[in-house]
Amino acid sequence: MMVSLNADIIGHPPTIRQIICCPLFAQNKTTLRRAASRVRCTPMTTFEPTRHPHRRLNSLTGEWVQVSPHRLQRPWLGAVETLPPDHRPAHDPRCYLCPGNERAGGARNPAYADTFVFTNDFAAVLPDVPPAPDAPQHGPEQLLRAVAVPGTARVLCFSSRHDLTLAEMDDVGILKVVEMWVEQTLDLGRRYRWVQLFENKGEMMGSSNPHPHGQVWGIDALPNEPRKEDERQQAYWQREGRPLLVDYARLEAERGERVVLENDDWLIVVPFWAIWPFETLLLPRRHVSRLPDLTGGERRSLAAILKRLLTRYDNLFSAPFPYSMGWHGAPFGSEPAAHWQLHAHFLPPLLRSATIRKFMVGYELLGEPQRDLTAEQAAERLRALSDTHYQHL
Ligand code: H2U
Ligand code: ZN
Repeated sequence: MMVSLNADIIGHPPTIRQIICCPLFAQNKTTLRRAASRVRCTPMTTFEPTRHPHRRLNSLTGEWVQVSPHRLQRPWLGAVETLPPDHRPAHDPRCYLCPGNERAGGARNPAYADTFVFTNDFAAVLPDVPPAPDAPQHGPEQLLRAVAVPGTARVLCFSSRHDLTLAEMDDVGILKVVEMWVEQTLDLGRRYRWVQLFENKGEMMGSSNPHPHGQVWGIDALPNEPRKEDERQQAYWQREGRPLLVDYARLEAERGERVVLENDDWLIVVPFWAIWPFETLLLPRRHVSRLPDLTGGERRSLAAILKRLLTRYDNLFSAPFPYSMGWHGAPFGSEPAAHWQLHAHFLPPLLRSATIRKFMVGYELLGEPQRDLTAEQAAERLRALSDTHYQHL
């Protein structure tokens, strides 16, 4: 009874909640039922994004997200667990990414000191693929279209230390990772239309090994996410004459309510249209199309702000924070790039604790993504955290 009444009245004046909490009324269920039905009939007159269900447009992709802030007050009976401490050695003889060790494919890693790159021994894309026959334009056979896509995939070791994560590395170490991202973008951009740098961190995100590492794929196609972003940025550029994400960063910096961190060159926000509870978007303040266009100063300030963001992520639930992150910059080749603004997405699955994740199921898979916590509330939580890692407090 309490639960369903609660679900109906949230988003309405506290007086009704007070009625429910009052022991006198708890004894008088008829009065309670009458009060709740009065509330149900009260029209929601003024729209308030912190109280009323709504949809937000992701201006970068053209897709919508359902926001249901009133659900935050629903009862939660699930467990809230913490993780046992994770003590890893600085070098693990069984790790296929540690310096000097043998990999699954039989190759041996060099005794590298900082970063190390190798072609994935089990790459999902390959450079030499024969062209697939064209599907006809008409008739049912057009429904079975496939194209061959040449590409390559590499594994990027962020550090020789098995026991660190990007969050625990210092600014100098993170800067070396930034330089590695830049070099990989330059190298693969010479051969492939799209360069996708990413990191899957934590078992929850399917990472196969705790050794700090990411990946880069170069492929001769524009994948779905960057294709949507390309179209939206192009349309905005044509309409407004300015890059969409440069305008967006300025607007967010002015508003402040979704800003998590900022420095002279960078801004980190929980985007207005975020899907994951603590999703963030990292944006340069200046118009920059790709990672290699960053100045030396911008690379250093990037390393510094990354350190702060990842520290706060770990501090949120006092545990290593899982996520998928990745960079989007202008595609390579002959296409125009001026409408593109470089940016990085951080997509973490956690919702309530180190073990409670948000699931993308039911409505999310079949309708559209949905969230309860608003982007503004998430930003506020991340803003309130310390820049000192919880393990050093
Ligand atoms: P994750 O980022 O999902 O953990 O992937 C690591 C990659 O490392 C994975 O794609 C590759 C796997 O194919 N790998 C090697 O290339 N060599 C190995 O010896 C083991 C894993
Ligand atoms: Zn290792």
